[in-house]
Amino acid sequence: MTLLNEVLTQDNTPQALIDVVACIANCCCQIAEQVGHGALGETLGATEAENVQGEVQKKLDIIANDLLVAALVAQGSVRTIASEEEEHARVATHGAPYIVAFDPLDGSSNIDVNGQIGTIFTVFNARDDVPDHSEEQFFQAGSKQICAGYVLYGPYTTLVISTGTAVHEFTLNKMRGEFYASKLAMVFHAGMREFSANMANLFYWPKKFQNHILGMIAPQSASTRFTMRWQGAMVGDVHRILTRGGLFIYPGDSRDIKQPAKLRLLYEAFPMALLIEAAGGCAYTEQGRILAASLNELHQRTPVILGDKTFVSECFTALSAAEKCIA
Ligand code: P6P
Repeated sequence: MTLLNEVLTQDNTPQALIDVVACIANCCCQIAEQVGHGALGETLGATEAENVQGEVQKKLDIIANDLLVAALVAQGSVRTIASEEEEHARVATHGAPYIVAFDPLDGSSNIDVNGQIGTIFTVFNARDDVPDHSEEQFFQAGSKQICAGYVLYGPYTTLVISTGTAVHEFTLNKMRGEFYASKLAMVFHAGMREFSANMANLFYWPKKFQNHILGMIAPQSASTRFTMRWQGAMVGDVHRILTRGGLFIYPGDSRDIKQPAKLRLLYEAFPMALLIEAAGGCAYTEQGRILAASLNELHQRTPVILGDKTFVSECFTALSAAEKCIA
């Protein structure tokens, strides 16, 4: 069984980046341990606090965030950190080569119901043209990511990662606290008629897009009808799509015109787009390719349509033809 760092070395990943990934992976081992305690630990339930997203913070959100922040500040090769749970970026090590953004616990509303949750992370080269403490460190195109990955805390814990070429899956041996290769060079399975969407938002989507989605599930010949899965945690849905194909959509909607999109560009859409594209799928906003988008606000939100190239392009066409519910 091949270890995470051995595979990354075989991928010619710089040692300093392997060390950052190892730091994140070690934190996720600890988070997996905490998650596994359930009601027997001190980790379930919510705090009184709200994060910058206006979401009630779960205890485990804070535990996971604090673990990652402390470890990355101490790690030595990370200049600046950004977290979904923190309003501003923070300096870790002045002048260090990398910057790291993460969603420490994606899908945390699933915690108290033993649902899927995960950690999502992305790594860029640091910028020398803006101050180390500035959130402008992260104002880069998605295509500038040098590493992206997630850890899914499911019945077993998996880490999926790419340093820009292949996508590999690793499974955690909790006894040893080590991730071992379980799928190397994952390849996207085209043609899987299974989609993920929160269908409760259907009537808030542009009419033409509503009709497109309804056409995917209308009673018609069984060979073309889609089935649906919605985990309520992007990591769970994207992992299933990376593993067996399908389509993930979280389009803009008219529920809150001031905040028409929900998912965050920096630490949800960018890393998932890199992984999906590296495996052979594609990933779009409603305006174009996610990796071609650039960040201009730390917690910027974006519509997301990703997965099977054929199904994504059909959605993109329906949305592009649709009256935009967002400018
Ligand atoms: P909804 C979790 O809060 C998240 O950011 C993603 O992980 C997930 O796919 C989505 O939001 C769930 O959204 O509207 O179903 O609660």
